[in-house]
Amino acid sequence: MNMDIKKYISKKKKVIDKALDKFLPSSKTRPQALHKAMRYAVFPGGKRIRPILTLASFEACGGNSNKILPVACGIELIHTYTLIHDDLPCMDNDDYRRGRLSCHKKSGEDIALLAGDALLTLAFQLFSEHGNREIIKEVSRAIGSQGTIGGQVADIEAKSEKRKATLRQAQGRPEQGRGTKNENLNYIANHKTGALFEVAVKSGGIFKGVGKKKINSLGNFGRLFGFTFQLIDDLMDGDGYAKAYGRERTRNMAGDSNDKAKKGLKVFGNRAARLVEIADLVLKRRS
Ligand code: GRG
Repeated sequence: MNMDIKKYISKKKKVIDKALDKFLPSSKTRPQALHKAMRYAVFPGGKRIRPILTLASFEACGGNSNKILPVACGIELIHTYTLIHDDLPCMDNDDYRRGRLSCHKKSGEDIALLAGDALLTLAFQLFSEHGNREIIKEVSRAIGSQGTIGGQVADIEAKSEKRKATLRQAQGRPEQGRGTKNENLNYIANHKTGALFEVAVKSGGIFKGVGKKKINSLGNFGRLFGFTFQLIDDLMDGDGYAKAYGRERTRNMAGDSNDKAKKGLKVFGNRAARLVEIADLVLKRRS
């Protein structure tokens, strides 16, 4: 239990990658193009922070088996689907992801779109085969029209408002319309980013079968963790909150949000040490 947090994360990442490899159809399975694209998006992957949080949350609740792995992998598959779709030309139109071609640049838009759909579907297959009804309910709520997808739509709308405002300014016409107000920034962060973090953490507790009070504490931690994560991400990219509030205030907000998140874990005692350490690591993140 005294293992360094970075070692803990790298160990969990390996375990998650092995499980993901097992759950994803091989690239030789028909239709090969689709399975290749799914695997291209999942491997080598990114930080795997969401499934690691699911594992750490399960441990905070007293869990200590690999039975939680399919649930954790399902969460990562959902994250991957959002990234594939977010990169598509009709969304952010990004040619690169994680330093290499984005999925649609590699496989074509049609296959990339379907690879995202298939990853999302596989996630729910894993939840139904290895998780439980409550996990399916919580995840579907978190990532639906009033969750991640809702946040993505608010983001799209905010960007379009911003474009219109810039055009109006260039034409010397007075400012009108909504623009990206701070409350809208919070809506976007809590839905687009926070909702999946919240359910990733909650799922560990739901799988272990702990009571409602503990599930709520985990959910609060996950939501605040997601907010801190977004603030730090914006500081690294110089946009979002960093642009709206300035770097110093954004950094302070991240510190406050992290303190609040950790306070809510007191009920788990020492078992929540990993969650606390991961939260502190995210706060310190510079790349
Ligand atoms: C429903 C299509 C759709 C999109 C949902 C999640 C999302 C919205 C879009 C992804 C783009 C983005 C910048 C979202 C903000 C959250 C965020 C910082 C995601 C990146 O997560 P990391 O840093 O990624 O955990 P890695 O590469 O480590 O997996």
